[in-house]
This record gives sequence, C-alpha cells and structure tokens, in this order.
Amino acid sequence: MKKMILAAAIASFFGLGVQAARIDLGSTDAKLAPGTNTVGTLSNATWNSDPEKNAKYLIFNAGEALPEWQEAEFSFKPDKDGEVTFNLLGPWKKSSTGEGLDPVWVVYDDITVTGSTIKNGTFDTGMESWNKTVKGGDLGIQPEHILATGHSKPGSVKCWHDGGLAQKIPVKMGQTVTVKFWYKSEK
Ligand SMILES: [Ca+2]
Repeated sequence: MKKMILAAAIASFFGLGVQAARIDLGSTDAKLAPGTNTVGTLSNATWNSDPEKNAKYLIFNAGEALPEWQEAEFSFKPDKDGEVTFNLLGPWKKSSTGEGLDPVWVVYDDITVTGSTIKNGTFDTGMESWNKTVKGGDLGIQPEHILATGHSKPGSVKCWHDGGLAQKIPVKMGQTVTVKFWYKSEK
C-alpha cells in the first residue's frame, strides 16, 4: 500500500510539470540495491509484475530543480558484475493539446561516479559518449547541449522525461557505486 501511495505521489509530482531532476538505472543482469541519497527519493521500480525486473531497475528523483545549481548524491549496490544503463531524464507535463506530453527541462552538469566510470560527465564541449533516448526517435523532442551554461565550466545538457541521454557504465558485484551531479531548472 505504501508503495502504491509513493508511486501515485511521484506520478502526480511529475505530471504537475515540476522541474524535478531524475536519473534511472537499469540492468539486464544485476539487481540494484538502493543505497543512500542526500535529497529526494531512491527506489526500485514497482511497475513490472515480475519482481526480479523491478529489482534490476532503480529511480532517483532529486526533487525540484531551482534556478541555481544544486548538488545531489545517491548510491546503489549491484549484486553481479556487468553493465548498468545510466539514463539522465527529467519531468513532463500534460500537453496543452491533450495529446502526448510536453517537455519540462532540467539542466545537468558535472556528473561524477565512484565505484564505476562515466564518460563525459562535464559536457564541456558536447554530448560525446551519450546516446539520446527519445520517445518517438528523430520525431521526438530531443535533449540538447547548452554551450553557454555550465556548473564549473561551460557546457551542460538539458533533458526531459521523453528526451534523455544514456550511457552504459561498468559495475562490480558488491561494489557500491556513488553518483554525484549538479542540476538546475531551465530559465
Ligand atoms: Ca560543464
């Protein structure tokens, strides 16, 4: 019951168009146990009927992004060696036309990982090493690189729920992975 209430709360939170930062992690092999989080919520998926699938998927919702840069940190522990898909996402709002979703953007920069490695977490020159994960493919609303804006150095990205950026990161059985990143709302 508690999980259902939490899921409903998250759904309404995203549906309201709050500029919430979100990172999803998924594995085909390893179960991902939630560790600690400095802000927001960190939990396994609840939407699959197969509990094994839920245990291999983790959602970190950092809460509302503000106009100023904020830092967030969370950790998880895989139970097998392998690769985990690291997916930078964001929120959405109901479309004004009643069809589909409209983007709500969150800006990300300076992503660092311990216990694994991530490529180009600084976005200083572009989006190398990241793959776009866009609902609707080329016809969907794409994540974008922002050259003029950055945390410690210029260059960041903006993502939303249906327009994310992903890459695979290596993990080791029992090795805690800690993710830190900076985020803000788009003006
Ligand atoms: Ca940067």
